[in-house]
Amino acid sequence: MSLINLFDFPVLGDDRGALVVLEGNHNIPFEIKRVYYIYGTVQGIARGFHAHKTLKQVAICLKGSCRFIMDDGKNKQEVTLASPDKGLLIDSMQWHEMYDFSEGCILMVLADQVYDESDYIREYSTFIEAVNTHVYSSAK
Ligand code: T46
Repeated sequence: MSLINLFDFPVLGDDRGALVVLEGNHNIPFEIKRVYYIYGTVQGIARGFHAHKTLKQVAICLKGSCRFIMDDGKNKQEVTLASPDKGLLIDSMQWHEMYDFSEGCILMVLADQVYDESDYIREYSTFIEAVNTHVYSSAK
């Protein structure tokens, strides 16, 4: 099973430039409750290092590039996001790490729930235990 689920968003382009439309329950597979973005990342830093118990998200690199490690507790896969017309599904119970942010990278994330720190699993050993005991539904 691939841990890398990428969406290709249609680009509505003309001689003025490009336009990408993101619609909840359409080309984004959930109702969008929250949007946040990461920018100004410091060279060499990595972020993430957690999984979400129930949250589903789609990450889109609007500018520059960054890499993701996706991990379901059994397998790990890596992917580069480098295009504003591609979205990466970050499903619930997928441990994820982001690194190799290019200078000027802007990473936007759409989420199906408002912020809730109790939805995070920030200890890798706790994540593995939850995977093995099926406490939360695993990524589909
Ligand atoms: C994720 C990856 C892709 C809030 O107060 N509200 C929010 O909506 C978010 C997203 C974060 N925060 C606070 C929590 C921390 O004190 O902002 C601080 C930085 O968050 P964090 O260290 O979790 O950032 P990342 O880049 O490691 O992870 C973020 C998201 O938090 C996370 O859900 O999946 O991006």
